[in-house]
Amino acid sequence: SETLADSVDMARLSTEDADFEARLDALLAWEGVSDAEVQQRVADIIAAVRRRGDAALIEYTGRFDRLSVSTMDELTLGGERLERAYVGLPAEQREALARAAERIRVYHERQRPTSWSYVEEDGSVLGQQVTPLDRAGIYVPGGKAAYPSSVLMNAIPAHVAGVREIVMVVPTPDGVINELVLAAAHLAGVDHVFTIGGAQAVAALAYGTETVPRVDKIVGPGNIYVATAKRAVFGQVGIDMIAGPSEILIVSDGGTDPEWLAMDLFSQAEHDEDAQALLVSWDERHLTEVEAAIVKLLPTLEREEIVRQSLARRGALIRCRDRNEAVCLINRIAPEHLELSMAEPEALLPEVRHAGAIFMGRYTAEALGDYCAGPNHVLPTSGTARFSSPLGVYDFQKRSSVIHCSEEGASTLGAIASVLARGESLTAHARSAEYRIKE
Ligand code: HSO
Ligand code: ZN
Repeated sequence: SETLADSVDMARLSTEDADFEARLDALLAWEGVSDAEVQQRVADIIAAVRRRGDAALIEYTGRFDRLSVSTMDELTLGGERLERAYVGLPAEQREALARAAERIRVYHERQRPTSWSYVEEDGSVLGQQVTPLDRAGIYVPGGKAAYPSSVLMNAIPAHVAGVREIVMVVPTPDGVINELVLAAAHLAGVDHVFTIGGAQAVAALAYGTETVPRVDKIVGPGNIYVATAKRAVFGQVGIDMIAGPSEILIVSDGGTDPEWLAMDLFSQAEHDEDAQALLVSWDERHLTEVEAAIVKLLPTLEREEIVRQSLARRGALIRCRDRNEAVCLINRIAPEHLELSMAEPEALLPEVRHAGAIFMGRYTAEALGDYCAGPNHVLPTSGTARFSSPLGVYDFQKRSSVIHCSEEGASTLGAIASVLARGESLTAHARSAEYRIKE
């Protein structure tokens, strides 16, 4: 039976409410779960993979993914298999994936930082050399959360950075393989894929096994076991940020079609019951129109239940006084995605200090950025845009500093270093510098 809801369970706030600050704080509050029991189980899995390598991987994959194999060969997919997945796709999907990959590549090529150096008067040279990681590991979740677009977003920056070897892991519960994920891996330059997942896959990437090569950095989203395992192996390898649920903040001047805005809110809300969809406007009538559009369109959604829960738990329509107050809210919230749905977004842009990605104007739906505009869709969540940035080429590179002293330069610096070294009572330092001082 169909019931047409005529209301939606979603907070309506105004910055003028006495309890506004408290209610906003409550909506924004998000703490990644960290569970002592999960931590212990993950620690056991990591220890087992370190100790028994492939044998442990095979065992866990049988237990957790109901996939019983006798050798790692059966959990390994090579380049030809990835290419076959790509070639086998329906033409429409193949072309869309290829066009998205190409656009993401072009955008990320702009990010490639360059090495630099400068020469001093005495002939000494100081510089910085940028080098890629040798090996990167990309974790791709299995089942419903396996997004081919995320394979592109994680692997292409690594490829553009010049990473020598890109290893991907993806669990295939019951042996079900997602061809789109493999096709995306082919396009993005992934070298090999292991169909393993969970904490055991993270451990394999961090420490290596007979078959899985040890990587230098692990990136990509995952469930609580994966996130806990990534935290646990950090230090042994690098990791990317640990992402919270997806978020969108729309600021609307009242001139965008309310149904477009409702659907933009849904597009993030449908990711997860804990995803956050917020809309801010200084136009009260417009907020009411958006609310009506939400009520009207909700029953048409495939993922209606997830969206309803997300809007009820963490969504809000917020009325502010004016444009300046909207800017304050943006910077306070530091959203993962910010849509400036207004006539002249460029006027507001310089005032935006904290946001993962900024979508300008009425036409730039966030979904376009999720798939194919070019910028990365792996973005800082839960207010971490205050101090971190989208995943990019720079995340797969590191910098070495380079110093080349001329004879004269060594003499000048030797005098300074010797004084400072003696001040620290490190006399071998001082003498090493002094040897090179010219009489
Ligand atoms: N919006 C997500 C990325 C994504 N959307 C993948 C669709 N597929 C990141 O917050
Ligand atoms: Zn999305």
